[in-house]
Amino acid sequence: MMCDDEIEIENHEKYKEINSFPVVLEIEAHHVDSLTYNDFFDKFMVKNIPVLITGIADRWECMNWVNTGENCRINFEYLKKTINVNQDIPIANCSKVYFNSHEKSEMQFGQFIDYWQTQIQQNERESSNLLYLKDWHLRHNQPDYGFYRTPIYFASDWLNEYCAEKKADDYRFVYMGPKGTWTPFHADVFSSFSWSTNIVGTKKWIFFSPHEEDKLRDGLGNLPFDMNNEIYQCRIHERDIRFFEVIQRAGQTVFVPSGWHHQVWNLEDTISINHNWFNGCNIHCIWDALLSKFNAVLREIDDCKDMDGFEEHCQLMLKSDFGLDFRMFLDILKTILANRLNILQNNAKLVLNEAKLGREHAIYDLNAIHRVLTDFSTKCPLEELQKSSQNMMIQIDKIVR
Ligand SMILES: O=C(O)CCC(=O)C(=O)O
Ligand SMILES: [Fe+2]
Repeated sequence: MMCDDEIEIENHEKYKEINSFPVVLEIEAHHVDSLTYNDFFDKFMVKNIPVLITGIADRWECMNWVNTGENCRINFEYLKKTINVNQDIPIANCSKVYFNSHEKSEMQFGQFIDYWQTQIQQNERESSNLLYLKDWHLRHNQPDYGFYRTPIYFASDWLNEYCAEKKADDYRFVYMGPKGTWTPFHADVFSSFSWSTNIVGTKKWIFFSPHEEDKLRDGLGNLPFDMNNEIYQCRIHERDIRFFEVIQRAGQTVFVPSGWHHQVWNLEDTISINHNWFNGCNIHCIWDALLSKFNAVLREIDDCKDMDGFEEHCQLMLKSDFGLDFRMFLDILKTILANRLNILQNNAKLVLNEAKLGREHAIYDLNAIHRVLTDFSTKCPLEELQKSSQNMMIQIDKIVR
């Protein structure tokens, strides 16, 4: 495997404590040539601040999905040649709402391409049936097709490192959206980070820093579905709500921090690559989100608390509502810990997304795991997991404390 790059930070000592996230005044744009990994880590990832980065995708194979020259049209013939057209793909119908989400269905990739080409050929696009191919596991489905490389900034990815080891479904997606398709207002799964690189087309994003979205809630505590609705436009003015607008063009990458609510529109026919992920910089956000979901489950079934197996039942509900429970959360940390200990104790080399994990970074990771386990071990009601978390902290103490 080729491995020229290292992901390393200057000094782990600087990040011993979690500091509160700073207030953001504007969203910066940077070029990949003048933004090192350490800069991205220090200025954006640890501080949980969005950033727009250009120049990441210049040499990706998937740039062949676009005809260069006039209007940068999508090369449908190339797509059909390189991607299995018979595979089932997930579709959201942006013209239909179903339980606070767009109506979901499946079709074959080839059918979707036919639909898209027909839409483009029509003068007036049909807006009553706007289909968006999203959350498509193309990389997982066609592992031999190396159509992009995870950018170095996002290479420290505990979620997909864990999924790969457990051979579980990953969180690496392709989005193909005809002009007019959109994604409703949301924060990402598990309160994770996401990144999105446009291969072709333009997206408009609006971003709200964590908790700013609370000012948008209605009397029942519900959040908006579509920020284009006039009610919310008024609310933004009345309640003096701050938000940021970002236009993301072809070749540009957006870093979406943890807990930032956002809504996204495809202003043109757009293809993007998106990952969800977390690491030592936001693992405390994932834990906070998991704990708050757990407390919501406890409140919901409070009247059953004397029932046999109550605690396990809560975990089942957590897993089905949130996609993660305490056991899986600890298992992720255990996997990440073992891989870092192997570097620090055995001088092993760990390559993540074609980049070698540096020693300072590995120590940073251990400290982040320790911080979150300190809280986990006091709040987890399952004794077996409590013990396991305490043992993990002892292991970390031996190496870095
Ligand atoms: O591009 C989209 O439609 C949605 C992307 C998104 O929500 C994300 O990357 O977090
Ligand atoms: Fe998102």
